[in-house]
Amino acid sequence: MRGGASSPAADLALKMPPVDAFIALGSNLGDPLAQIAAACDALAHLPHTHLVCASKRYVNPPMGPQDQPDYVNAVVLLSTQLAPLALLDALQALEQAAGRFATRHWGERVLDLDILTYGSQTIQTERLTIPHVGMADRRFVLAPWAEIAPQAQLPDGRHIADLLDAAPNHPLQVMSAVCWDNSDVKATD
Ligand code: ROI
Repeated sequence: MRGGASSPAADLALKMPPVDAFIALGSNLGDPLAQIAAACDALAHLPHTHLVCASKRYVNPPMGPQDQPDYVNAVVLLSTQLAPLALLDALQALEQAAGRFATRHWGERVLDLDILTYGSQTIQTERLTIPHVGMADRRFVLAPWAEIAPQAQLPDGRHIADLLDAAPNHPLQVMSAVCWDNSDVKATD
């Protein structure tokens, strides 16, 4: 699973300064740990993008229908020159490549990649809402996010660590640290 060639939209991004974008990853079908690892690798190889750091993996029960497998969740920080919609296109291509298919509402999934924040921008379009809706209720997003960026803030100034303190309880089992080897990741800018 790789990010693929640059699109014209991605090439335009070269003129933009890099932006910090936090991405949430989730999986509960197939081999979730392997899929999260492959997704991190693919994110690290997106054009005009660096993977700055990745959280540990958090195994946790589903939010939504309970008759589905536990999820593995993680959060990564990207530094990217892709514009928000180009980044969304790239994430959706990775989801499709991983075999994402529609199940029921709030049902199981092979790979889910969501843009949590994109710099300090607020974006509300048909395709994209940033900051991600519903994150404040999701301890499985806030805990890995606070792990890698305790100082991170939403565009409205709220701190992720404070959102985590206020989030509903949700059991999380933290897997041991992942050794991230980015030695083969080539700079694309
Ligand atoms: N539940 C958990 N635990 N983790 C997820 O990533 C997740 N993603 C979803 C829904 C179905 C809401 N439940 C989830 O989209």
